[in-house]
Amino acid sequence: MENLVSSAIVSSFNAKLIDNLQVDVAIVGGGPSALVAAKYLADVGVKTAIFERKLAPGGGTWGGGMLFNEAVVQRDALEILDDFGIGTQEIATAPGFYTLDTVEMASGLIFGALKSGAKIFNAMSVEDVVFKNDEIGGLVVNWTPVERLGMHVDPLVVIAKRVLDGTGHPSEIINLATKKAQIKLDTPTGGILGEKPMFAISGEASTVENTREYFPNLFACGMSANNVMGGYRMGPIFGGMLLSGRKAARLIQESLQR
Ligand code: 48F
Repeated sequence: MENLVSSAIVSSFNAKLIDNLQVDVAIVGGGPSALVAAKYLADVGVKTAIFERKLAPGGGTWGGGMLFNEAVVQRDALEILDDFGIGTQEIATAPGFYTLDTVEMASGLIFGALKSGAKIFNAMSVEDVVFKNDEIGGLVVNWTPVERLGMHVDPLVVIAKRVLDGTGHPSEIINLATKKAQIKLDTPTGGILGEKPMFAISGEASTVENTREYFPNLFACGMSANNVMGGYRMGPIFGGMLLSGRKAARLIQESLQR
């Protein structure tokens, strides 16, 4: 029995990893915007894999606002939550705004992305991009414990037609691509403008506006997009994140069809 369990896990994981060493879309980070993008891409048959540094995907959703595990969304985002089967409750004093349980949101987004056919590799950190012929062509990944312990272990490579930076506030992938590959981004300065302070309404709108391709094959969603284009932060209101993920999926799908 012991041998059966161990060998089944190893061979099943190996098959999953080998199958995802070459994908249509590699997404870095498993926060809310990335999970929504993954679901909608997988729904239309785009081969999609998420690489998430932490053991539990979900990014900043779990903790709600200051560990009160509730968040707020606006009406525009309800149809996305419906697609995932996540429930909400309208705020009596603020029509058009809804609260939701963030544990249900995080687990629902993860489950929905997986059930649509996206794959999630947790405890894997993306430490570099593949950069060939002046184009982004994939990711360089390693186990998070290897990264955390500073072990001198070479990574593996995932080839991807498109890369989506869903790493949240630090825009880790776009950041390292500008430094290591010295790419010029499609921004006013050619670099990362940097996130601005709290201004919820503006941040919500700009998160969606700023979701786009910043360099051939390299897209950003969620707070990463806002950081790249200098948008404001918004705190525990999540409609913009969900709408950003859906927009990222649409833009990437269109770009794959070109
Ligand atoms: O930050 P995060 O939740 O992404 P998001 O979709 O959502 C932002 C909101 O949670 C919140 C907010 C809304 O008001 O402002 O902050 O923009 O999740 C980002 C995920 O990316 C992972 C990280 O562990 C987190 O789960 N991540 C970051 N860098 C890497 C990474 C990396 N290099 N490799 C793998 N995963």
